[in-house]
Amino acid sequence: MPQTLPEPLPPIVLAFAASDPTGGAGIQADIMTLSSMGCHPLSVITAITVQDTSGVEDVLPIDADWIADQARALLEDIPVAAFKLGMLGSVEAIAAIAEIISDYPGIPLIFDPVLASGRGDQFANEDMVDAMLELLLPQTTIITPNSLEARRLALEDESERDEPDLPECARRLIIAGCEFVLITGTHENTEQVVNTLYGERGMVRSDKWQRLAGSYHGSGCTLASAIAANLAHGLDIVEAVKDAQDYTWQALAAGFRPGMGQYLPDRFFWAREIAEDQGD
Ligand code: PXL
Repeated sequence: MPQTLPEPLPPIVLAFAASDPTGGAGIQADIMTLSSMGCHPLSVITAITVQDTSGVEDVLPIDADWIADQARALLEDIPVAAFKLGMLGSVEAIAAIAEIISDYPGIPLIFDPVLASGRGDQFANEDMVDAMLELLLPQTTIITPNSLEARRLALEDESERDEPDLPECARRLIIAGCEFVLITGTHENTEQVVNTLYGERGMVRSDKWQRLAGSYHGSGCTLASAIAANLAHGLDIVEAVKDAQDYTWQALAAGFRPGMGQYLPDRFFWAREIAEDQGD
């Protein structure tokens, strides 16, 4: 028999996220982004949604024991280079996931705190927000809230009169235990989209991006997964964040509108460019 050499493994990323049947956001977005960026995605489904490109109709959280069993089976078999968290579905799921990842303290954790869809569908109640802050933030390498999520996570109590500004939100999230905070600015009333990375000593870098005209579904999942892919490839956090934004902007710029609602990113824009160059 001819001898075959063992194949080197691609970096493997374990994503915990909910199914979005449109393929715009959720675990489908994670799988496409991680694959497009040369990683192998492992996927643990945390919830099932009913939605189209115009909105979410229903969410079915998966039982926390089922989430834990999916993850434990994978982790006992396959070496993982990064964890990525998206929509988690319930307090029980957050607690189960927090316990599992606490067994792997050396593996980077990229946490996209999905509190609502870009269109405003609510995905997390106050108990879930509290569980995220208490159980997940202390284990997080980088959290990637949009500005609305950052304000909601950082609000100390409902009675706080003035909303904290974004640098203050980042400071509070770092005090809660994560290493880096990337706040995205799509929802802010600015001409360009400003995304800012904060660390323990304040702002690390800020990037401005041309605001695209359409309304997009799944940009946050794409960005967080792209950061996870880059960290799994061994990039440092600053390079990972910079390159992931560039990748996400290109995926959005190449986006398409398959239905009557939002545009979806094309996470394989480069494959389409190659096919066009070859005259396919
Ligand atoms: O974009 C955040 C998000 C994450 N996960 C799922 C979603 C959405 C937004 O709609 O449906 C499953």
